[in-house]
Amino acid sequence: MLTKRNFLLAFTLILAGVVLAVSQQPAAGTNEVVIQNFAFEPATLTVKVGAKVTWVNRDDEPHTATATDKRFSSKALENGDRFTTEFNQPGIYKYYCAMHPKMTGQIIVK
Ligand SMILES: [Cu+2]
Repeated sequence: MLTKRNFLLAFTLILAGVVLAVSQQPAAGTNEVVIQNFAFEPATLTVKVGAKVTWVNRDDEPHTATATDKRFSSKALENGDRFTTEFNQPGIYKYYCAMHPKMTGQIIVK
């Protein structure tokens, strides 16, 4: 039988779980592009000057994040691999996947 005390205990545990889940979200200012289903998500990401952007591959196929002007390029990212680069100049940085050039995205740095 669910006593008032047990109910309070259960409620507290659920609350603790929610707090834990929220605290494990990426911190504000984390700029992440997920590569999934042969697409960059979000395809357009706007960040501040000096921000770091991390790509993470969630596909089973390898992908890259390669700047159209070649100013940055990841290696072939396997599932779970990450690539981080920093953007210190304002501008629009278009990029694509070197293995699947129809996959495109852009980072807007303001
Ligand atoms: Cu690709």
